[in-house]
Amino acid sequence: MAIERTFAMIKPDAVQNGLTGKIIDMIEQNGFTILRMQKLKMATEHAQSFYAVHKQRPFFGELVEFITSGPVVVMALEKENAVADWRKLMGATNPAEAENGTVRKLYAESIGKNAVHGSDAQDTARQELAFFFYDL
Ligand code: FUP
Repeated sequence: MAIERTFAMIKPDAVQNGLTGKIIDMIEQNGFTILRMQKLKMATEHAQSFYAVHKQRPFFGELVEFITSGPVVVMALEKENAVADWRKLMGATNPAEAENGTVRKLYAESIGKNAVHGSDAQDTARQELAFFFYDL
């Protein structure tokens, strides 16, 4: 399998709940190399642009409000099959449907406040990485 990069974010709920270290530990224990990492607070326009694909969805306003409500931690991850493997480790969007041992099963509060984000494909990974890391 090819070495890939993916984009990961620890969302405001998890940062606020003091889970940053635990989630980073899960990422490293599962074989990902953290290439870049930064803690920042997204501006509203930045969040609207990041989530532009969801613009027409009924939860768009709430999503932007939530993601800008506090600091997030953004990361560039690398390993074989990184995109799919990070999605697997995150668990289902709705924590009620997430498998045991996944980040969302352990730490997500709800379908909106769901602790982490991960790119869903290699092309979105490239876009999302470039969005936050000028040299990737
Ligand atoms: P995921 O890729 O697993 O983060 O899920 P989606 O791309 O489907 O959704 C992106 C974000 O929109 C989720 F992380 C949370 C939010 N969302 C809601 O708030 N309500 C919904 O019904 C679906 C998604």
